[in-house]
Amino acid sequence: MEEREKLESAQYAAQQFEQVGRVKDIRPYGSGHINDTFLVEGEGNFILQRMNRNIFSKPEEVMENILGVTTFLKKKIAEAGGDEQRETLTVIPARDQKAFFLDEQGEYWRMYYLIEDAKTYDKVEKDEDFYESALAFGKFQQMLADYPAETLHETIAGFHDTKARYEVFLKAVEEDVCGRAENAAEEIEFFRARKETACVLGDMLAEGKMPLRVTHNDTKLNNIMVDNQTRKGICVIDLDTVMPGLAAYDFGDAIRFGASTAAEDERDLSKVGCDLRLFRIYTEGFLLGCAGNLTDTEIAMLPMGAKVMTYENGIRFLTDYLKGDVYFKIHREGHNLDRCRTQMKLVADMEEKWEKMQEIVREVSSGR
Ligand code: ADP
Ligand code: GN1
Ligand code: MG
Repeated sequence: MEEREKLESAQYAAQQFEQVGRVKDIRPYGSGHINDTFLVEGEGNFILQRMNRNIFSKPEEVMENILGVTTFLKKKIAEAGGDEQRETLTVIPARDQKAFFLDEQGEYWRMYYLIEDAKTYDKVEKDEDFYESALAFGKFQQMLADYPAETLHETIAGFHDTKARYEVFLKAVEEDVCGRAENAAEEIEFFRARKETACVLGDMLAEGKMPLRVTHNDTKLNNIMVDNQTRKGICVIDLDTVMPGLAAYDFGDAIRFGASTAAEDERDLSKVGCDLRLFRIYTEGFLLGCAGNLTDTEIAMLPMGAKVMTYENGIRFLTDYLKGDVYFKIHREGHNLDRCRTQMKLVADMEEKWEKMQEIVREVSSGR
């Protein structure tokens, strides 16, 4: 759909939420890879999102999860004397009181309050911000420790089942629907040669060595709002994938993105590496946020979480490149291949720094 058309349908959708009042301005917003996000100025400021229907086959279930989780969090935030409208998302009901508006084209739209005086970062600008984001993501997991996990829908099947994702990747190579495999031979070989990385966490989970928790599963730095004044990680957003998962997923995905020395789509690979200083900072914040509730095995597997999540994103970007860019939004030709290459560089760098990463986690967790 053309951008102009999309904006028109967003404008129409925005008017289906009574609380928004008269729409004075509406424009595309943010840099997420999945949903179409708009900033709406009405009687106050709002975030409108067209949910990605390709990815979320049951948007109603996604919204049920989000309503459940945010209602649960609001209660806890209020009990702790916090601001429940700023410290978690608020779903604004549509005119029919549903948690979304379904338009005639079958698109699902949802509305949240804009979290004011705060912003998301695509890159770590200040160490303290990264620390605060770690603290907030750790706390998020702890606040949801007693959430009834069995009530959560699996919004994306096997989201962090890296082994299954590896199989999907192999199939995409075999089918090669766009004839791109030849152009990605080195990349394909890189992930094939590291197949064992795809299996580690899943195997441990199956063997009952680590507990399933309610996790966020998409802990990119730009999924946390940082308060402009206090610089605290004020609100965890992008709750589409809150599901049972491992602590290592949340830790790992945040490292892959935030502790990288370059952007996820950097083309100059000499700039890409895992910054151990940032790795330590995040470990400190995350462990403190988890307030001593992780088991020894969970702590020991945090570096593995970083490597596996990076590997997993690498094969996801590569699979999407091979399939013709059908999942992640791209903004240039070869964008997914560029993203895949940064993940490869990061995995290789983590392999080199492996001992050091483990040592840092040991030091931080033992309070040294
Ligand atoms: P995606 O799934 O596409 O990543 P997100 O839910 O992460 O979508 O939203 C994209 C961006 O929009 C975020 O990175 C953030 O900058 C902004 N955003 C989303 N929700 C809010 C909100 N309630 N208040 C302020 N900004 C928001
Ligand atoms: C997507 O939605 P966003 O942009 O925060 C993706 C993550 C990937 C990430 C890679 C639902 O995150 O899993 O790690 O891109 N989200 C979904 O940047 O697939
Ligand atoms: Mg996001």
